[in-house]
Amino acid sequence: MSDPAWFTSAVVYQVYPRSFADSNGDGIGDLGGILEHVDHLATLGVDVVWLSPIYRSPQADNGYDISDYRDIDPLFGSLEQLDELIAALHARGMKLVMDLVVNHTSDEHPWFVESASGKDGPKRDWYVWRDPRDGQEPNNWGSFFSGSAWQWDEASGQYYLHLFDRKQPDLNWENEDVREAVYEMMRWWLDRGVDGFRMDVINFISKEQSFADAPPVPGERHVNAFELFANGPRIHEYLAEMHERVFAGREGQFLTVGEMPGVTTEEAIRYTDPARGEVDMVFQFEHVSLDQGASKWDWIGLDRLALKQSLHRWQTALAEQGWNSLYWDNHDQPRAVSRFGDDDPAHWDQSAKALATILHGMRGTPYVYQGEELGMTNYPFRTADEHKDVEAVNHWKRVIDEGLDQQAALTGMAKVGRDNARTPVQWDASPSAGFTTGEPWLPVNPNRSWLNAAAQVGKAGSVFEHYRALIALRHEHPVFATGDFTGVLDDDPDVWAYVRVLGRQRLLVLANCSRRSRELELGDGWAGARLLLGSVPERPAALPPGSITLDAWESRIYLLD
Ligand code: TEU
Ligand code: CA
Repeated sequence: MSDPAWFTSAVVYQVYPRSFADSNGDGIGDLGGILEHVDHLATLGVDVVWLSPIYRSPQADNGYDISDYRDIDPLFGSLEQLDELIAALHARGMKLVMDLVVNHTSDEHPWFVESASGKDGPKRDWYVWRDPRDGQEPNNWGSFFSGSAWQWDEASGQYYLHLFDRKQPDLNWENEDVREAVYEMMRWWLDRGVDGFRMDVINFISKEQSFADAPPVPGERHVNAFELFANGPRIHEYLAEMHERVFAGREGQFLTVGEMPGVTTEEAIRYTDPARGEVDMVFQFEHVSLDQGASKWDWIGLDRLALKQSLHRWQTALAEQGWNSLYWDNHDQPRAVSRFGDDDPAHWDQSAKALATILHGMRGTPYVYQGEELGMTNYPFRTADEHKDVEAVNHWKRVIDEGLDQQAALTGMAKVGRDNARTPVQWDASPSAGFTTGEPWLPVNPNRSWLNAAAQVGKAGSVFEHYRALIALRHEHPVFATGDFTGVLDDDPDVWAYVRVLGRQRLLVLANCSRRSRELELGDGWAGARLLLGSVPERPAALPPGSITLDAWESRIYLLD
């Protein structure tokens, strides 16, 4: 067998620049702030930093609406500072991966401005323009951010497609010039020294060209037309072409990860099969959709057994071919401890460690979202105007306009709103958490008084030190990276357990995901196994024969070799 790829033993850290650290007191995080905290990342021990968008942008969707792919927004700093960041990370043995947002641009990107300037212009076809149908939108597709996915353009008498905000028009990937312009931009960044890309909704770039109606949903004017734009007819062709035009023949170790809502295990295997040359790994959405009902805002509570079974199914399905990305949260999701763990102060610490243990013990590449390594929690949202995110703001507008249930909407927004993940990183206990000397753009979570980096970094037994230990284990023992995965106690709703095997090495990962202590019968095969990491201090260094008891939310990893 050939050597495993470098990224199988790597851990990625996501920085959402707006909320990471502010260096100039305007209340918005920036490159200067990241530069000040590079050693935090080095101490944690991560291998790769993924930077959410810092390109020039009107900030309609916090940078996921780009108006210039080759410049830094002054809000975040300058190209020189980005070069500095690349150098600072490389000097510490870390890589930098940029966010690649090419399903759409900003409506203020010169490409779109030109495209919108008239029906006969050379760039008209760079975006998706369609005539009205019966004086209305061309079809019933809805935008992810509420309302129709089509925006009327009075001047030319056509609509343009935007799967997200109306300020995020979709590029037309059928047009070869669009594709080449994107590849050229990617090469430009690689030449500058970046080490790869996290590709925003990349499985949406090939649309079903009929632009037919999606099956109607009773009571909804606009529906999510997933089947018609996700994993579309030419998607594999485009990704293979991108790989060929951008990465082929280039020296070095790069990372490509495709963000792919709605991707199935079968598709994920295809996307990540090295022989096909598309992407290294994908972000799938199954486990972050389990607590959603009819819509994202319809919070139905978490079925932890379903969560475990979902992640185990992905482990097993990609065992022979393909590679998993492992994540609990990111800038679009609520905080992991609040959603999948237990953020009650009595269980916060152990449950944050349990989630970390479960994820970092699995086969795949783990991602840590800024603040997750501190166990940051959801923000205690009460009112609608506390939410700044375009997705939540538009949703609330719709609730008001259509007279929907306001209390249910507020609950949904508090539970799954994206601003939960976007409150400032809590560096210390001070009122602005050490994030800014000014007024932070989103309020700091009040629990910064006890939940912060200063209280954890270098402090034995902290959540941060637990993450740091897990990352070190992945670097030290190959079984973490490539060992075979077998779930145990698959029908137990509380205890999360699995085994990893590589040659003579056998790992046992255990986590009690409940508030009750649990006795476990492990069988004699494990007696004598060495405790690599435990969430509760002073447990015996070797596993005794017979049974053990796990406290509420306690987690442990044992190794036999
Ligand atoms: O997200 C894509 C996506 O489908 C969702 O996770 C999403 O943003 C939303 O929460 C659906 O309810 C990516 C980016 O990660 C996100 O920040 C952007 O807003 C979006 O694409 C558009 O670029
Ligand atoms: Ca700033």
